[in-house]
Amino acid sequence: MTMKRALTRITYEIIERNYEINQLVLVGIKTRGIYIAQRIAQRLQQLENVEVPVGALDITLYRDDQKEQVGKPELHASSIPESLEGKEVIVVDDVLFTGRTIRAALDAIMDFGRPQKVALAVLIDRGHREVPIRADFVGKNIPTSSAEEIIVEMLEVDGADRVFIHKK
Ligand code: 3GP
Ligand code: 5GP
Ligand code: MG
Repeated sequence: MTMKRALTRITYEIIERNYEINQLVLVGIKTRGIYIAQRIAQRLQQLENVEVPVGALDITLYRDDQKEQVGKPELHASSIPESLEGKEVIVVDDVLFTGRTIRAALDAIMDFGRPQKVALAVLIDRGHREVPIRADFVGKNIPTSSAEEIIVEMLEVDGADRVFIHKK
């Protein structure tokens, strides 16, 4: 898989899904989900000439398997609208695993108003779901064992784009 090609394909799939493009908001899940969301937004700009806002969500304090719930996550990005009321939201993450992060992300998103709809885009689906969550847009399915993890490196933070399987 080349990451570039996967993200371009996801972008075309989003376009084909007939979103109300002016209502579209991408919400990236820290850290690499945010970069992926920004790259999809760049492609939407190039292909459709629209500026889609990208928000950021830090979900680490929100997962239901965390021992101590310290607080609520914040949507922090200057480009996110004040409210997600009526918006068509696409949540973006690098790896989908148990689905708990996304379940928590949905909780957080609903705190920002009632979106018209919410979809999920992930670069990698590695399987092992523990809650009934699935992605609407998937870069690549990479079945893993629980002794493996997917390493996702991105130009913005790692100096290069790379995806590989690491045996723990
Ligand atoms: P990210 O910032 O790219 O999302 O969860 C913190 C970081 O650790 C994440 O980086 C994630 O990609 C990485 N990570 C690697 N393996 C795992 C895993 O099995 N579970 C979780 N929660 N994070 C993992
Ligand atoms: P979930 O909540 O679905 O179990 O896990 C999803 C979150 O954990 C994602 O935000 C992702 O960053 C991280 N994650 C889980 N497994 C992996 C993995 O194998 N590789 C990477 N890079 N991240 C993972
Ligand atoms: Mg992630």
